[in-house]
Amino acid sequence: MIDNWTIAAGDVRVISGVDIGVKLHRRPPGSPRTRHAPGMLAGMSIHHTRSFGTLALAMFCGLCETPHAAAQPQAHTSASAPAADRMAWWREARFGMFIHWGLYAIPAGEWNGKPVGGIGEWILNSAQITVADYEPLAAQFNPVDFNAEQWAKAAADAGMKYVVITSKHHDGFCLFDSKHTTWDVADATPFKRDILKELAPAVRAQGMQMCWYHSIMDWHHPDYLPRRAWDPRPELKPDFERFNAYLEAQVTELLTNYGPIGVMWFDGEWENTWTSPRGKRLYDLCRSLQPSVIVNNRVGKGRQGMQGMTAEGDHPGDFGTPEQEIPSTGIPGVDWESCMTMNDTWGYKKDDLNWKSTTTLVRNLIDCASKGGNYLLNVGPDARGRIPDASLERLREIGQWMKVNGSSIYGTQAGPFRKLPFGRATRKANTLYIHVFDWPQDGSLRLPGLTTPITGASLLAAPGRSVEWASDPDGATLRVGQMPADPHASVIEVTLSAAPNVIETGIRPNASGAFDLDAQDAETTGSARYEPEHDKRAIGYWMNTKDRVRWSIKVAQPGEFEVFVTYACDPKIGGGTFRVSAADAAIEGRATPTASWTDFRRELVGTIRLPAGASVPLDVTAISIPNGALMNLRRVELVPQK
Ligand code: FHN
Repeated sequence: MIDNWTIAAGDVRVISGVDIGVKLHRRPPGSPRTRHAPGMLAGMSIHHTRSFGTLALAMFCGLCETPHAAAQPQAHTSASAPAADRMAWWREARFGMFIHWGLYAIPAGEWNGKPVGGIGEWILNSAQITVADYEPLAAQFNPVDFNAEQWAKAAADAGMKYVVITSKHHDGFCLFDSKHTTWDVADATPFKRDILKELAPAVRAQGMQMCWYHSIMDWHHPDYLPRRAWDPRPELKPDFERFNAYLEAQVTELLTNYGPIGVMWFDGEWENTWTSPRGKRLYDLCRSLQPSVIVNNRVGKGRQGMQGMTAEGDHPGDFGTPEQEIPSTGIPGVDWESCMTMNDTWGYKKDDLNWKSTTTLVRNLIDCASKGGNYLLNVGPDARGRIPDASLERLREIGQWMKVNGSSIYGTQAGPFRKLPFGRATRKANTLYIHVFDWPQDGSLRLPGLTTPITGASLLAAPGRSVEWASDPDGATLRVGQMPADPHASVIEVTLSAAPNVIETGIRPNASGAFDLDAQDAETTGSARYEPEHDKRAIGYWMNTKDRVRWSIKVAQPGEFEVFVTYACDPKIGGGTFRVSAADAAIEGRATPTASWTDFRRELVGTIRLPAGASVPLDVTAISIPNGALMNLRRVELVPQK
């Protein structure tokens, strides 16, 4: 049994010297199946296998998306660091719009009259819908309110500098007129218009870069593997090589027919049919088609889960892609972008009203920039092509903040301070932008360890409102008094006599002389890292005895301190022994099971003698990790013995 594909006579053509492609037309869903269209030829695809220089001739007689081998890409280049000039606009931009839009906006989180959990664009998977039952959505897709200029203006007015839209998500449906399938907006819907063809010029007219999200995983394509368990589609004879050629052919369309593209944002790379060699080839293809295009790290297999950074090794991709989270610290020399939703879903769900506040969204943007990263903020338009009002409202309010404070975001690098309890800092050459989330009751803001002389300070929103400052051996203090604070974040521009230099002054004790060392203030090495999720807020992934967790503390009064740890420990894979050391003193402790990785307990480890010192490293290291992971460490307290 073959799938509903036909080959019309005359669809066979030579793609390149070594490739013969066959144009296959998808029989519109619901029309009669034909076994062989008149004049149909056996599809013949010759793949030039680069590594051996041999021609493997694969004859197939089947119906599938057009088996095109894309243009032969240049030699694999991702080992070369992304050229600074190629990334320059992206590093300057710091802020972009993500758009998840497709057929899934029609059900909008409901199927057969019942609400479906999970993110909206995953409804085929979440409701275990078969392709045959999903395809009729295409005939309903008629977004009569879609207006590319309005979308582009909303993004630009919010202060965004690039737009990334789903050219194809995991359901395989294309928002562009592809010559390689009829499962696209032009052939399968009453709307027919090429969404990307309309959006690209509108985005560029607003001075922004047009970028494509493209899913590697494709639940619809007859050649994609693995199948969804509830929809094995045994009548098809899948061929992943053919799918890979289809994928490359569409990427070629996206980078050939729509003008200069800023970023290829791949996704859906995690299934085992997608391999590192394919990813490297796809990266090279993109760069060979548009040498200046930037490609994210989900093109290959290097992305490490939702934290999104690229693993050690030769993995393609120009930037890391944390998702729904922001790294706890900046990573010098590493480009990354956190993508996040405004509510809880990427694709539209009519019942998802869990909107983040504008303050949260502005502070997320600041947090990313303060760590040297970008913020890609998502909107999910509805089936009529409307961006939800709640999203538009937040975009407007963000734009108002950016109009006044955008210079503290655009073109900045990570701030020099490891942590500022009242907010964040970004840097641009010899200027610091101090973002104040919580206006200080005592009217002063501490810039710990700053040794570079300050030459000026004023409120960015009111340049005439100068700010006094005082410097000392341990840093500087801004005397801001009581000023009209911006509800989202107030920014103080601080000019310096040279590039900022910040010494490690160590975490100071609190008024009672105790040290309260929070996991997010620690420096970690190895696999151990801070997990920001609300129910964790702890250092996890502690799987290696070489991993080290360090706080630098400023010990004014030497003496004996009781050491308490607050940790969680999964009863099955957690547990072990650890060492707390400072200067030449050390004590050992044992992590014993709690109910789960998020069930925290505070325990006394013992007492330790601390010498006086401006910056004493306090280290926690694992001695034994017998079951896989040591513990999730949320806090270490040092309480002076009376
Ligand atoms: O599965 C997708 C999901 O639908 C969404 O597109 C996000 C956004 O980056 N990426 C994947 C989940 O990691």
